[in-house]
Amino acid sequence: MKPALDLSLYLVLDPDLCDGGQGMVDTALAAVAGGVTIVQLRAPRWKKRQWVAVAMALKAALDPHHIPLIINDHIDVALLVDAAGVHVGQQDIAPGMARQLIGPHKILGLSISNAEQMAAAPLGVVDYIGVGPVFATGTKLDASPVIGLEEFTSLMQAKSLPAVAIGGIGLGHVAALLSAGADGVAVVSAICGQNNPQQAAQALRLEGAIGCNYP
Ligand code: TZP
Repeated sequence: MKPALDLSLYLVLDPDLCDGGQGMVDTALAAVAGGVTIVQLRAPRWKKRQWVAVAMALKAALDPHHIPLIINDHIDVALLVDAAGVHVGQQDIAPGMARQLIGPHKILGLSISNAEQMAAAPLGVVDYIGVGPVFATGTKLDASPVIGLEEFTSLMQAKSLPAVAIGGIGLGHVAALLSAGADGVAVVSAICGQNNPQQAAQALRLEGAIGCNYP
């Protein structure tokens, strides 16, 4: 059976910001204690052997908390460690082929950054879309142009799949993004780059729950 999908607070782990493999496991566990609902492993420059080792460690750490582990791009790693799902970008393997490889029971996410890509996201194949970068980000150097809150809001009005906002998101953005129609927010540096990832996650959750907007 496909794991339940709760996109409310989606942590994308980055090895540079989390201090390597063990740092990623520690960050993920702290962030889960703070309310993160789903975790993605993303390491564009890693060799496959490192991917497998850290994916296995993360899966073992997250399973007892029933938090799904999503693997960015590397379907072989996802299958090997029996991750909950895979996330692909526009330049990665096409969603239909990814679905063929992972079968019906794993979560499939797709990155989109404009209305054309959103319209092309195949329903019944993709489980959720990651929409961004909504704001400027220093984490993904090859990110598409910034969407901005206004365009993000019109994308959310037209969406037919669960959607998580990504890119430059921190405290002060969450309430507006959820009001715009996002099903959750995905962050890297707002949790990975923080001294206390648990408190950072808690603060983001709190903002989503009570709808406050920081100046
Ligand atoms: N995809 C679009 S923006 C981005 C990714 C992986 C990076 C987001 O990082 P941050 O630190 O939350 O801005």
